[in-house]
Amino acid sequence: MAGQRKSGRRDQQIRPSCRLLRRQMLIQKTRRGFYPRVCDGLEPSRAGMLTHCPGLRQPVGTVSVPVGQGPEIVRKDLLAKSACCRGSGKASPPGAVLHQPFHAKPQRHFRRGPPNLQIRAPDKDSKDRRQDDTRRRDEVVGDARQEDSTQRTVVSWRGAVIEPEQGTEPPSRKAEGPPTKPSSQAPGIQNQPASPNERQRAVIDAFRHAWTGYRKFAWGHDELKPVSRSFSEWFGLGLTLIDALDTMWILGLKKEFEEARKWVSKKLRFQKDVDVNLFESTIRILGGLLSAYHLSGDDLFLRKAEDFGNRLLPAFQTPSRIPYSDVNIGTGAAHPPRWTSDSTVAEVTSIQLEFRELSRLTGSKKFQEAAEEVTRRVHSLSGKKDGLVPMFINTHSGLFTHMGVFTLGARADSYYEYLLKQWIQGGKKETQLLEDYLEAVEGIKRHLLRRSEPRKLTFVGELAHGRFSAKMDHLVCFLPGTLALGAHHGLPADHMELARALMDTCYQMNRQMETGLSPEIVHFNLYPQSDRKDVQVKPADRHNLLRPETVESLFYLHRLTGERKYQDWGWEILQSFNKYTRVPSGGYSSISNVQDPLNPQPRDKMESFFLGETLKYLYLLFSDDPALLSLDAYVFNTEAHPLPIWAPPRVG
Ligand code: DMJ
Repeated sequence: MAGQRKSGRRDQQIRPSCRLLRRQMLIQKTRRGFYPRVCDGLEPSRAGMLTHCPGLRQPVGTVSVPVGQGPEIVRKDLLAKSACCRGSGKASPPGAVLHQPFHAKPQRHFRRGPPNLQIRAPDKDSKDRRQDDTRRRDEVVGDARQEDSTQRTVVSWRGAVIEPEQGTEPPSRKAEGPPTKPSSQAPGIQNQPASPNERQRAVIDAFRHAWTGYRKFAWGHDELKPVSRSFSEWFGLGLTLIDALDTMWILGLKKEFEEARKWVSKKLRFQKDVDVNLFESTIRILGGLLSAYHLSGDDLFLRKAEDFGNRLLPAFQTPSRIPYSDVNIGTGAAHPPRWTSDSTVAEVTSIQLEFRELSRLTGSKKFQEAAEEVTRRVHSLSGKKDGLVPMFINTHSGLFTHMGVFTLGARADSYYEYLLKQWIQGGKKETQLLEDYLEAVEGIKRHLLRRSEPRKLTFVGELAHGRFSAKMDHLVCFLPGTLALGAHHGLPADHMELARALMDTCYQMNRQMETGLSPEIVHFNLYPQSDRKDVQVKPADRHNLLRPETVESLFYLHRLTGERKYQDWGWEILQSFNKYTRVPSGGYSSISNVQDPLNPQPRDKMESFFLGETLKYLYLLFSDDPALLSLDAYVFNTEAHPLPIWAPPRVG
């Protein structure tokens, strides 16, 4: 997920023809407080507001909605809002106090990946293995201490109860613990995964085709340019390769994984004078390395993750402790974008799953502390509207800026996703996260939901200074999956109903296009005219970047309902990717026009998330095995990298 749910980078995404316009935008913004709509055809970028061309930003306003309820306040209003509740937990009086417990010891109880993913790890050369073996030798599975029952939180939800997972222990924010030690299980001792079915084999074929292009023309570089058979650099860190590591593991592509692992071991160096975007590099590189570590048990990936995490930390050294958007991983110099001291709200609030996990694994609290301080500060800010957050936050003042504009799309999306997922990751104990998530879902329902005409598709629009816009980014299609995941973890059943309705809409965003692929942005028709379609597309928004959000949500909906139609919808989308985006010499390309099947206009770019997310979610969607990366044991970061839930349910 969601994350910036865009392919964000600043300058690289700006076509030469738009550079002048960008300068003009700067001037216009300064003079008029506007983000004008210009540069047709550019994709939204959370990394730089001025490249978010498809999104119309309204005049800056000063809407201020006080919230600021503390974590221990009884949220009777929220409790009353939910219509009903899944689960059959024991009754608890409505309005029970929501606590915010913290524990004093780092969690060292984690798993190495599910048995059905235990394929043989790559052979490491013996030198690497000796080095690995000298580090962190004695991680003990099952080390979690019994939790004192008085520390357990019970969240009451209209008569039902959401209990925290048993036997878990979030990492301490207070004590510096010893580093997590490696598993006693040798990474090479593993079983074969179950044989893939026909549709999964088609995904493997697609992955191999994409990988062939990357390997031939872009090996070790960030992204493949499949049409020109070359590559592009963003951070110069082998982004596609790292993003794809866990996908290869999950798909059982051992040879490819082994070769990539060797590149990580021999070539990946972070001592480089290069600026990276904190959010993008966290979700793709840190998340990718942590996942690869969990699935393979190979210490190399954890060492790299720790090194990289350390290099990101200077980004948090700001007057407000709201991090800068960029940091130089060689020099440690961190800075905001050139034109502003703002960061994007989704960016600063969608790095927590990864930083928290890094602390848990290393025993070093600094990663978690830095990231959670951001969560705490954002929690208590004014300027929200019923739990909905503005898109920008200032790194000096720590306050929201450009208030009054609310979206579930670019720049805000994964804020909501990470509220829920952190709550799940931590064993459903951090109730402040849950409160904020529930309040936001109510805010979405109240302010952003509408139904289109004539087919009455439920969609999530945007609000700018009280004015509703029927615009929905494809990025918002992470939401059905997130809502379904919450319902699975005990949140109200009406979240699942909304998830189903939005899933239908996201499918239609693909289905109603001539190529069967969704555009980047759609506008819904609100007027009952029989000659108009529900889904409308503006010329500037017709591109498709191989994004994952629809298939991501299809995965959750199928996994959690068992309904076959979701698999069939994903199958249609995979066939469309193959028909309109596959480049014969290797790789897949984003396209400029989803409405022209005769000339979809390849853009010559394969985003790393196509391998990291899109194909991974398709493969998981086509599986009928709920134990394959079980949603009770893993939580996927916004780049689809599975991280363990700290409190896996007890077996038996
Ligand atoms: C990915 O990097 C992540 O999913 C992020 O959350 C949003 N943008 C892309 C995919 O669309």
